[in-house]
Amino acid sequence: MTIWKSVAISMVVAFAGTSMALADVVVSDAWVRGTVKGQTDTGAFMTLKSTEATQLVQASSPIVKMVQIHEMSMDKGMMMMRPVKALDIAANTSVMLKPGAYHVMLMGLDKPLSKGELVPLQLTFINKAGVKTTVDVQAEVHGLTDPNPPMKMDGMNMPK
Ligand SMILES: [Cu+2]
Repeated sequence: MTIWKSVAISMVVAFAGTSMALADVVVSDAWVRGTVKGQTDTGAFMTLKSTEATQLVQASSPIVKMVQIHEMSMDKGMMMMRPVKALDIAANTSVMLKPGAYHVMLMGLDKPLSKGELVPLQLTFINKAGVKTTVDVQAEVHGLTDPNPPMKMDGMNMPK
């Protein structure tokens, strides 16, 4: 009886290891656009990839009051952005969050973000089975004059 019991336990452990591997979400190239004095909002950008279909449902950071997942689209010739509840990520397909497209919106900064600073971000994903995965990343702040500059925030039509 003792032997069977230990076999059963090791099978449970192996199964838990397998399900964690299935929900493997990789966040790469995370960066945040630097800000100037008085600017309270900025965008965080990154590449998301998952071994199974999942959704980015939440993001948070201790340095801001609120974080939202935003999408951008053209409306009457203006770039508009609006919050989305979830961002779909297909299995083994990279989804790029980039200026002018999906981004993580950091809202309510206390102080400007300078080039080279690291911004802690926590991203929450939920797969189709309802299993939650959280990924912590340190996103590096890029300067305003870096090559491939992100879109200017003041060009966006943000509801105040
Ligand atoms: Cu936004």
